[in-house]
Amino acid sequence: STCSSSHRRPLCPSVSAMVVLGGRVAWACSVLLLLQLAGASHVVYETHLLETEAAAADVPPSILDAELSTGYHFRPIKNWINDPNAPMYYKGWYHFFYQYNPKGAVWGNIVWAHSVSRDLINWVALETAIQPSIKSDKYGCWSGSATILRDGTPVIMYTGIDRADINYEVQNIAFPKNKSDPLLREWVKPRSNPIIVPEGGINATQFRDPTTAWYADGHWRLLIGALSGASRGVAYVYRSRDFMRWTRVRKPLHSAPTGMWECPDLYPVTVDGRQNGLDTSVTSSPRVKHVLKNSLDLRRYDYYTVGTYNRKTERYVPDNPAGDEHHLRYDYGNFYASKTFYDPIKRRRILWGWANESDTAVDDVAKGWAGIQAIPRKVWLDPSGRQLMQWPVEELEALRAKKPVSLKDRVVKRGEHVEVTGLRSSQADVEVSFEVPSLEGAEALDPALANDAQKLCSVRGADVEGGVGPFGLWVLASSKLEEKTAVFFRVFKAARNINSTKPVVLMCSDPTTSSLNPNLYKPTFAGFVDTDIAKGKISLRSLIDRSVVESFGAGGRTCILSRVYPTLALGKNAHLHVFNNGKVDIKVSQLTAWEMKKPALMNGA
Ligand code: DQQ
Repeated sequence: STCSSSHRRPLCPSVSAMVVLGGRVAWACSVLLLLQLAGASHVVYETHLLETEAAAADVPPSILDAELSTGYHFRPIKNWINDPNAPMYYKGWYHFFYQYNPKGAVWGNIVWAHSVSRDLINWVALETAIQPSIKSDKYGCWSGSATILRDGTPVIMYTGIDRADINYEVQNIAFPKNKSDPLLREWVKPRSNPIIVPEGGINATQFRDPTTAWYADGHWRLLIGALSGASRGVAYVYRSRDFMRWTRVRKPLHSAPTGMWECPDLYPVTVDGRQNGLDTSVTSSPRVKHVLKNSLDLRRYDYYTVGTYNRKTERYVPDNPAGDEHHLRYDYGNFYASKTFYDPIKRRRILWGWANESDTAVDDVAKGWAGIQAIPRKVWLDPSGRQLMQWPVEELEALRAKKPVSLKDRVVKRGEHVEVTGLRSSQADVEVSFEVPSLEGAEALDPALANDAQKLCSVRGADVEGGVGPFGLWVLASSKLEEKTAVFFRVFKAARNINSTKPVVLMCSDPTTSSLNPNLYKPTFAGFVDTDIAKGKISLRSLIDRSVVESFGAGGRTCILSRVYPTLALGKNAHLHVFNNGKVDIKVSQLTAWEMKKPALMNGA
């Protein structure tokens, strides 16, 4: 009676993998793909049917346990949330908008909810900022972005759905009713809406999510994500002198054969390795590169490349010619439809991303809420220029309990695990530095898996003994370890088919034993870590928050967010361990674990 929405877990691995799948899976995936091509990727659940199912079904009591509702990750009191929208700083306040269903815990009836904060950690929910009220957004107010104009006025551009039968997408603009209100409580939509419509052969059902605009040479520019033909993801550039009349640049900024590009984002980063961010209008120079991010609707992950943006030709060229296929991701876990903004106060660029649930839609209806936002992360370009670095905003540290628990210079032998006691670790921030004395015993890397971290992790999981690693943390573990989520590293000897003699480091988040509840989506998530482990050191930070484990490997080179729903390892029954399932001993040179307080204000939740 229900249909899987593409707002949920990625059901279909990839278009190419789909072809080799047999039977019903391939059939179901083809239907989903066709739905997407037909412009119906936003499938609406029949809430009343789900409610009936939820009432009848065996929703495990643990799913309804308040101990699974996140403590310090952004969320409203109830209902469905998805994409972050229009984050900005204005007159002393951080503003955050997000896609929200005021009527239930599944996607649908989308409006822009609005919260404000002084510190990115404590949030106050305000009235809905943007909801259907004009012809060109009557059937939905979808994602968009804010731009601060040159006179300091903030404007919002967003996608409106203007037909009942199909998701016909147009772009609208909204202005604050009262610019002197730092909380920007009311937004008005000028009569001239919609201000951008799909024309010139654009697929009107795959044309959405305007970016923050940037300014140079008398013109504003912004991007709109689109699908061209059957499978080309595209970012179109629109230009305007007055922010009201927009013209499309004939050639797109960039495109790739990856399926629809949702929520594109383009922004400058400095190449000097400093962590400061740049305003979106800073243009390319020898000292400035650009990052282009796209959210791939088919995979439901956020991919980015680092490259050069040329404002004369309005084209973007990734540094790595294979970049669009290379698949660098912000996060190798559950993290989608992200958006960055420039914080002029602390001169940093901040990344917001949505983390969906991975229980069932029936569970979500029963628990009455679905979706959180990842902790906002500072992003900057690694000195190598090859990738971004990410780190939770420093404000988060204010939630750390005064007295952390720590371990120092503790050797963890082959097959050993060490429990970290003295804190309630279901809501915690854990930082560990590992020392790997020798790489001699590292296992060989199967060349067939050398480019597929996720597959590698699924066959060489946390419980499969290795040479150097797997070592890392067991978080949200039950007392007898029937439940545990493993976040770990595993080191391989360089594969013969890759042009490097550097050992290969894999980071994994393995939730396969995270819960005794059988009806959960529990994918192993993994990414490679571009670090020089030959120096013998690697670090891990995990933000544990009841049903989320958000981890940062090697100082933020590789990040993985997993949603987990333990049935036993809840609240005070959750345990934390360091484990080593490798043959080689490793050393925890330092571990610090803080219990995390709940922010005083979390939208009333
Ligand atoms: N979600 C929005 C769209 C966007 C998608 C609708 C990404 O604007 O493309 O809720 O999750």
